[in-house]
Amino acid sequence: MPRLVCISNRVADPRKTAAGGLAVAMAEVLNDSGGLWFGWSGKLVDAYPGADGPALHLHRAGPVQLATVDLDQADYASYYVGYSNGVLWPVFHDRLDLAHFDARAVEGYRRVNQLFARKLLPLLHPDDVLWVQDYHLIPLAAELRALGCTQRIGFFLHIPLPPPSILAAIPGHDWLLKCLCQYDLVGFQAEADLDHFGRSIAVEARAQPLGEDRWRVFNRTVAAGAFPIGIDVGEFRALAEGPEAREMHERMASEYSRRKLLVGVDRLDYSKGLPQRMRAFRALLERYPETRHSATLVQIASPSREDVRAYTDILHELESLCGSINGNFGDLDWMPVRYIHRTVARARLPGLYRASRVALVTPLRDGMNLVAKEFVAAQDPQDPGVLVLSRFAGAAEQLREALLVNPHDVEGTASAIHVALTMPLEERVQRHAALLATVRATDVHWWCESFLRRLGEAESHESGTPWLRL
Ligand code: ADQ
Repeated sequence: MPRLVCISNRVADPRKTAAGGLAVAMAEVLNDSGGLWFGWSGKLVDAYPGADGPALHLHRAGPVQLATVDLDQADYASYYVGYSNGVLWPVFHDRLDLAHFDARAVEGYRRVNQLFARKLLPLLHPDDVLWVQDYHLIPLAAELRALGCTQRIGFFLHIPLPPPSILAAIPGHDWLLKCLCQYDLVGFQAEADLDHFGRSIAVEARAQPLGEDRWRVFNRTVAAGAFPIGIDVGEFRALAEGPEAREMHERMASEYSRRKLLVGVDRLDYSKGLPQRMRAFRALLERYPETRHSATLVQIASPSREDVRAYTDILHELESLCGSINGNFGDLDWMPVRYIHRTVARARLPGLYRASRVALVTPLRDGMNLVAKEFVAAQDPQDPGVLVLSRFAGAAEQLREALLVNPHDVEGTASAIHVALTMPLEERVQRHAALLATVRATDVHWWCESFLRRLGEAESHESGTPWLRL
């Protein structure tokens, strides 16, 4: 069995849990298979100790070998803040208006990818399988190949890929496409992203389709596919049975015994549609007066990327909306919105989900959205809550039995929330059973296995022969 080497921007101890879909998924995959996890330590230094950049830190975390490097302030500012989160994140979420194109940022992005390649290469074994994660590291395969790496390399994009007309707005987008094509397999969350990729390489690089989502392009063969990421359903349901989740459930159920609870759990990010969600909730209270006093929205928004300007803007907008809803509709014994700017311990989340009648998962754009799947997994199948889901989340391609909404349509979302709050038990049970079957069938193990199996079937970088079988 070849060793699995995962490379992502941040490395976390896989025995601990953190907010963020990627960290949770990687921890689950690597705890199962063992292997090596390489990336940034999360630490910043004023300057690198020598000409060859940062020192390499090696730690063992159970079955997983962790290899990390620190970044200096300049690299962090350009690679992480400037390009990854100042250009790629907004543009890939269709927010051209928030992108800051700056030539120095892309230089830093390339420099850190080169640095990662240089530090990683000596750690590799000849038959390793490399799996590179997410938009911070699009050029990593190209940089590794330039240093002579011949191992099979797959890439998974956790965020959406925009359509060709939006991608083309990025100066150097053709370079990004060329970099993507240096992987043996490029994985996307949704069929829509795969379609955007096929159309972009056709238009920009005259890729020749070989059938079955494979192309001849830039003098090599690249395969791509949609591999919707899932959660570890077994682990999540076990958490739901644990003391912390039970205690949370009991507390919420007794506190809100006279009311219906709606829940939102997100990183505080402009892609998550939080102001639009608040406006839809306000429209619900305005249009359906019976919901006043009977519905409470608990919105947990964990702090995220607070050094990026757009994030402080969204924080202020959200605080002001919550304040005005509570000011206008609240009473001495009822606050319509409880907004908590914090991360909730993972062990308690299932209890919160289970006590909620409705989950509002309404991003303006999202690669997948694991909160939607966690909510489904945490429900009592005999008396489940209802998922209100944005049609612009990757999860909407799979979770067809949710109430799908357009989060830009405030009135439409308000009326879907009303339908969710008043849905009869029988319909809730039916919808939930179908959703749970999908969430179970496409869990994180399925995601990992199907990606790695397909990577094994892709033509190898060197010989064009299949060599990895799982
Ligand atoms: P994220 O945008 O971080 O990830 P998401 O899929 O919503 O988002 O996953 C977040 C994870 O963090 C979930 O496990 C959730 O429980 C947890 N989390 C979020 N907010 C939390 C909070 N306030 N308190 C506690 N836990 C919290 C990116 C993409 C997504 C994609 C994932 C995985 O943007 O579209 O689904 O990667 O590929």
